[in-house]
Amino acid sequence: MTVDSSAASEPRRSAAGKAGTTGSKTGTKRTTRTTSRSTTRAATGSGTRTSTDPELVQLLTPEGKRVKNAEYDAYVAGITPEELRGLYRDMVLTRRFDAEATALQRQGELGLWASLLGQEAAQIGSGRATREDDYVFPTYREHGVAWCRGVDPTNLLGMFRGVNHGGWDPNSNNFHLYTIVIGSQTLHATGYAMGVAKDGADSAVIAYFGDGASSQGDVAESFTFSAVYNAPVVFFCQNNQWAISEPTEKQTRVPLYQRAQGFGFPGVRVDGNDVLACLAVTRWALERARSGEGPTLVEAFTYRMGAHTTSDDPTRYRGDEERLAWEAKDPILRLRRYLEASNHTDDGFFAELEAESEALGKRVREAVRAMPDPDKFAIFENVYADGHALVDEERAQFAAYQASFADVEGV
Ligand SMILES: Cc1ncc(C[n+]2csc(CCOP(=O)(O)OP(=O)(O)O)c2C)c(N)n1
Ligand SMILES: [Mg+2]
Repeated sequence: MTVDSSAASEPRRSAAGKAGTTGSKTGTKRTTRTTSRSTTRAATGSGTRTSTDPELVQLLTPEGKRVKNAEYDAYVAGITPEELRGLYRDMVLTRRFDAEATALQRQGELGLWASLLGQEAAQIGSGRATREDDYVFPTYREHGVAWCRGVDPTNLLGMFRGVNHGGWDPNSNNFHLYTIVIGSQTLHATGYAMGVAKDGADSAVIAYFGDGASSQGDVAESFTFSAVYNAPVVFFCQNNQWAISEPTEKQTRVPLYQRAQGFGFPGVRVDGNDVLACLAVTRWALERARSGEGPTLVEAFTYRMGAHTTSDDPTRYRGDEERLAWEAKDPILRLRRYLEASNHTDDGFFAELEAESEALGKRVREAVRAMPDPDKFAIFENVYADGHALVDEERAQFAAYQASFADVEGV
């Protein structure tokens, strides 16, 4: 089992673990594997609320203690100290990158930033579970997953600076463009996964979305289609407790992972601040997809520690106590505690990582400030693969409009 922890700027190696290399997709084959985690327990009686406690899969406690889990230990069995340090490094560098981006927005260098603070474990654990040939459909907050996929972080910043018209070539890293239209990427992912099945490939697709997005019709439609067509897709919902100012209670009367049962596929709730548990559960879900068992819903129970975006002020709708309670469950701190207690690290490791973080911050700042404005006509590129008459017409109109300023341009 390997955990690829190479820097995002380096070429990405396969992060496939043993969970990712077994099985061959048959596209239409449906197996009947039933586990307790897939028994999402329907609401009983006439009430709309279930009476069962959510099952939270956790392998590392907030204090950094490794706890056994009969079902998921196998998916991280044999993980090496080096791989654990790699996960830690990923989370630290992602957090550092995110902090730099927030600062750059405050300095007027970016138009907006959506911080992932607090969600590092959910993103790094799930991102490192993906295989190179898997395809990822993110929202606008998956900077940690982008890191795992090898997308250059400066591309993310170019998008939020408004100079690269969308960010990156999705096919270079099998990491789709950020999607702002809430929930719509789950449909894209489902359609893509249905295509993967038709191709007879054994890769899987993973769609990220939030607790708020779970209320969107698009998400319900993608659940229906993926279930009926047995599509090889993992729905990875980061329940960060808030959809801007709306708490999760306003989205659902049942724990979100239980929604899956009504659509006919398993749902599981994982501790989203536990990188090991997120890695294990996502490997399991991706393996299901690859081996023809269809979709899975993973609800990563986590917390958005920062503002929704740099345009938001969370003090208007939530108190400090909540944040403090979640800070005690910090994803980076708990892995650090585990690494230290297991003697998997020394002071040199942390010092080197700090230096690497500094260097990343510097690289990102310099890259952003040096980004040139885009070519005025670049917005017309890549709209259609083979061009389109209407786009040609619009380009010509825009060119004429630009030309109307010609006499003042030299002034
Ligand atoms: C279709 C649609 N409706 C509304 C919005 C405005 N909007 C942007 S982010 C957001 C909240 C999303 O919350 P959640 O899905 O929990 O994701 P999070 O931001 O917490 O990661 C909303 C309503 C939008 N972008 N698209
Ligand atoms: Mg949310």
